[in-house]
Amino acid sequence: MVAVVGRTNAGKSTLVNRLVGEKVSIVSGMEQTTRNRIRAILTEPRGQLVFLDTPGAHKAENELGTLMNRMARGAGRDADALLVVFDGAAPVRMEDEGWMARAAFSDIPVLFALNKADAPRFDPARFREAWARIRAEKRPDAPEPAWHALSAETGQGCDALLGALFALANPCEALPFPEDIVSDFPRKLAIADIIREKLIARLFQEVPHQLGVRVERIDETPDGAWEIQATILVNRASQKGMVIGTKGRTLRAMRRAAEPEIAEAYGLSACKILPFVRVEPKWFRNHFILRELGYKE
Ligand SMILES: Nc1nc2c(ncn2[C@@H]2O[C@H](COP(=O)(O)OP(=O)(O)OP(=O)(O)O)[C@@H](O)[C@H]2O)c(=O)[nH]1
Ligand SMILES: [Mg+2]
Repeated sequence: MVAVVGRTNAGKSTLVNRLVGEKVSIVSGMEQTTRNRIRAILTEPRGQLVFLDTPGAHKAENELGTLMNRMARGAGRDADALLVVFDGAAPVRMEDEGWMARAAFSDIPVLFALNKADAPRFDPARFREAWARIRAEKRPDAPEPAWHALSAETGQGCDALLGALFALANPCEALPFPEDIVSDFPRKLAIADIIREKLIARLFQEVPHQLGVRVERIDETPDGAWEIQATILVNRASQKGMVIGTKGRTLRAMRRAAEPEIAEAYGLSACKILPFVRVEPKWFRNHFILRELGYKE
């Protein structure tokens, strides 16, 4: 079990999808995309690796943010290895240093993934310097983590990382998960996330952060198609119009992107999303809703 941690936008979800070879976790250029802990399972002749994708650490602004940070911090608890992902093309941020400090005291093996090696500004030196400084400050005898420069986007360096992870894996009698599953994330939550991903890509400023998507029901038609009723929660009345778009364009674009992806993921003949946008002021402070969306146990 590998806990995948790091600051928001480092590319954790992109990397997890790349490592298991399928899209399990949604990705976007917006910060704080992932809001749950999502398990992604890789089964191959060498064995089984289970990755735990987590929300990126950030400065929390509300209850949702606090819950997300807690999920990230607790992720290492049941894991056998800690994979810290850094955006190697960006400057070292406070949250990166925070994970380095955590890594110095880790009692499980630590791997550092320097992601975005394909980007022109990729510069591993500043991360190595930051680590050397933090290690000297916090715990000079901390073991040196294995460093992996890689690109989750192109796949460069990812096989080497998998090799290192399999080399660390513990032998066990039986595989922890069935061979044919790639995630045990509940279906309704996974579909809600795909809808959210498509909306995030089409919305601006604070709107993506204040979106919540809840799949209410999935009806199967006799010909093997699904009808998905989804409620899209927004914080303010003005955001409702933006989510719908002029003459419903934004919702239509979301459906055009999400429906084929869901149909493909679940092997359906077709899929139809019936979206309903609802204004629910400060839903991200409402513990009942947070629980319904799977953000709170
Ligand atoms: N150039 C480049 N971009 C990448 C790479 N990996 C991820 N990205 C981009 O970085 C952005 C963030 O990726 P995510 O995978 O959503 O990042 P995350 O760490 O899961 O972010 P949170 O869920 O918010 O914590 C997206 O725009 C990705 O396309 C990479 O190897 N190279
Ligand atoms: Mg993510």
